[in-house]
Amino acid sequence: MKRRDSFKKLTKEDVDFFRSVVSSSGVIEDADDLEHFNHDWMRKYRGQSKLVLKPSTTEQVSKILAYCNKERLAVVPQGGNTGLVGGSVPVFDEIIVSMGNMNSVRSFDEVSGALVCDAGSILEVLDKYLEERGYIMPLDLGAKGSCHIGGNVSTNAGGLRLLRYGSLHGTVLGLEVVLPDGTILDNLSTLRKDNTGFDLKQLFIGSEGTLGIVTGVSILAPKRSKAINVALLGLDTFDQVQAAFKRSKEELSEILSAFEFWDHGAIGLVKEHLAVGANDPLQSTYPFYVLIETSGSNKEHDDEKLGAYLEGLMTEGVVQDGVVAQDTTQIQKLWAIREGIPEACSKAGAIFKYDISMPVPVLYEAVQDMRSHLESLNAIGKGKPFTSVIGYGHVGDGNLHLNVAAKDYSKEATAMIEPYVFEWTAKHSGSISAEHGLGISKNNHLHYSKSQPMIELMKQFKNMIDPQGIMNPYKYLPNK
Ligand code: FAD
Ligand code: 2HG
Ligand code: ZN
Repeated sequence: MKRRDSFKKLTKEDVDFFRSVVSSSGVIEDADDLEHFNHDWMRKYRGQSKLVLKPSTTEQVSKILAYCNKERLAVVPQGGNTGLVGGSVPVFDEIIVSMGNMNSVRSFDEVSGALVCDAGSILEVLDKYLEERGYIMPLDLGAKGSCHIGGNVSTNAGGLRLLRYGSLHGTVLGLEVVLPDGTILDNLSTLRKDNTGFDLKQLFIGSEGTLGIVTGVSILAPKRSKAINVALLGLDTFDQVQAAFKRSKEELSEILSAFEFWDHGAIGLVKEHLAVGANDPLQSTYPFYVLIETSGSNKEHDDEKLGAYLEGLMTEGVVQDGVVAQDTTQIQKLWAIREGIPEACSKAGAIFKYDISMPVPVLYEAVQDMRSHLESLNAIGKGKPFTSVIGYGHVGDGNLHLNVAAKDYSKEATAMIEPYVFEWTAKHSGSISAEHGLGISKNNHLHYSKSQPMIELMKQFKNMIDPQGIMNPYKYLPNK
């Protein structure tokens, strides 16, 4: 790919202007300090930005974008930089606008649960704030200690409890967004119902920084459940995982808050690379693991329901082994195994990540077929390009995380997996990105999930809102 000639190269005068807006403390130019912002979490993507700006107010963001638009300087909005599709780092020398200094809670309504905060607020910090008030963030993910709510909104992050609280398209009540020309779009509504005109915020949820910078978020927080239970199960087949899921919807119904699974390969990597591998309380290893969480308001009632559900599964041989956490520490220990899988994978080498959704019955076939495909190419095993193919994810959402560990991120290795994996997904009526987004890793494959007229309309929206194309260029929409 070539740097777009229409973008201006940064000058000293530009930096002087930005310094006048955000002061010297909000300008990073030092090569060592820039490094952290230029590469992504996986260390797969690396840009060469010479400038990071850290605004503290929406007005500063507005001045920055208005100037960049006028001068044709390309911009990458960056939150916690935990994205997994290369969207948060520059491709060339784009200016990085890092949102970490905008991290205050603006208001919280203890009656409705509407939280209004700056976009740079860290998800876990917001959740702690709400915990003290008896509420919970409606989303949770392994990256909670670093990711920002603005990044979550911009990627439409799913996470571990989507099955209970739904997607951000439902829980976000309003947004404050700075458009590429500097216009501040103030729609920080806290209303649950508002049918006046197009619901513009929806366009920005999941638009990955290509239409503007989200500076404020209004989100509906549910009440925090008083009774939480977590069980870890060992199972022999994916059919049993499905049977356990089906029954959980029937028998745990309104108290079910998470249904996660992982396979033998995933637990193997956690045990090999992370201390939390020792948290596995099961007697033996199993082909499949399920983590079930219930969240309700009456511990006795929930215990009884979960007990009866687990007993039924055991008696009928649907699960081979199971443990219920006895206290908060054990609950955290079981979750740590699940949340540790991405980090364990990252220690296993270069990881090709596919985040696909599809009907649950074919979910694990994606892993088996990928293994067979690589075996047929004689490419998997010790000394070969790939070392393992593992599967895990959010069964409740029909969302598989297919991770293929390789020696390196070479073009040859990529060509052995792609477009095979995208063709497989399209053939099974799935989506090539369930929750991580498109960034620069999936943008050119969008046609596997969206029709040409839909892609054309997306391009028209982009051109209308960002006619100079300065916002997060080269990503999201197909380059060809
Ligand atoms: P960044 O990575 O900084 O940015 C992501 C994208 O959003 C980029 O395109 C960026 O330009 C844009 N962006 C960021 N902030 C703004 C803003 N204020 N305005 C406009 N655009 C912006 N994702 C899931 O969906 N579910 C999971 O369960 C999950 N678990 C994860 C676990 C781990 C260990 C890791 C490393 C990642 C995980 N992710 C998951 C992916 C990632 O955490 C999410 O995509 C997250 O929402 C990104 O937030 P961020 O603040 O780090 O954004
Ligand atoms: C998760 O569910 C995240 O843990 C990350 O979405 C998945 O790293 C991955 O492939
Ligand atoms: Zn996930």
